[in-house]
Amino acid sequence: MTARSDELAEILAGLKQPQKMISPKYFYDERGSQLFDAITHLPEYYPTETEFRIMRDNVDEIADLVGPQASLIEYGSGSSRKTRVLLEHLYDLAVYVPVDISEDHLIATALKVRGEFPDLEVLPVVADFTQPFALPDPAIMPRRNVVYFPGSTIGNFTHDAAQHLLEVMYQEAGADGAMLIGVDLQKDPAIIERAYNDSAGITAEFNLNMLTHLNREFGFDFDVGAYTHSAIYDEDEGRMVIELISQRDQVVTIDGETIAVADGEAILTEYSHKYTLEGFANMAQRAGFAVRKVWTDADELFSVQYCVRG
Ligand code: AVJ
Repeated sequence: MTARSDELAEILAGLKQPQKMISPKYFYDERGSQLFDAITHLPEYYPTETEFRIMRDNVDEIADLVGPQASLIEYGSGSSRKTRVLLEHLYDLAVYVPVDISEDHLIATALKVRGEFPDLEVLPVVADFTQPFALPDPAIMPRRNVVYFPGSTIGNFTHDAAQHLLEVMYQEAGADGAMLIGVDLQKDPAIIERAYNDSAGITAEFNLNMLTHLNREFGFDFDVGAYTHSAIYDEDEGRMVIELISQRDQVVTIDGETIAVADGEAILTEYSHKYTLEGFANMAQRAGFAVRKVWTDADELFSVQYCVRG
């Protein structure tokens, strides 16, 4: 786990880049997690509902591909509706392994899942899943490891980082392993931009809350009211670029250090990459995976992909 001082150093390093940036992981304090949950219910935010429907409509086929007595290893402490669909339908699941950096989230997930599935072994792992980690020893020997990475969280990673993460997943899955992943797709930019510029302003609040979080947790003095939300689709790069734009020349100070932020200057808080089916298949292949099956909704907004060793 990253120590607080390492995190502060990382944030400071990002703010000292010519393109100022703060990692999207700092969205998720308690308020940020609530706001993200509200985002997933917005009419404009198509990914969550679309992915859920794809899972619900195809779970029998997913269960057939996964086979009996698998180990389901979820990247990011899940317990979402999507996860529940899998836990209900996979045959004779050997063990459910949620993996997350946040011990609090994991404890909540484990409690919830154990309550709903009393016969299922739940073995949470506190780890940074972008690096290799040791899998727990379940009571039942799994026949296959299935790494589950829902929500198009892969979209937060640059192509190099996403490539590396898929390689780590390939190693974690091991012999006969597989990956089930939710991947948001390239489409009409207007649809994508609307999803990150909702009329209720929840995404703006979510973005700005990152500064409130840093002020409280690390002692920054960001003037939250002096920044605005910006979310623009870069069609050439195939990604949403989500930023906080400074509304005047200002400074932010921390531990006696001063960082100048110019009027109109952007702090990058998140990329959300969108893939073509070909683009994702190529990246998966470079990591050793072959895409076995792709499910999409009728409008091809979103995809769920089952990948095996290539
Ligand atoms: C959680 C990374 C999948 O990229 O759509 C939603 C986060 N940010 N609205 C996304 C997010 C703003 C989300 N992911």
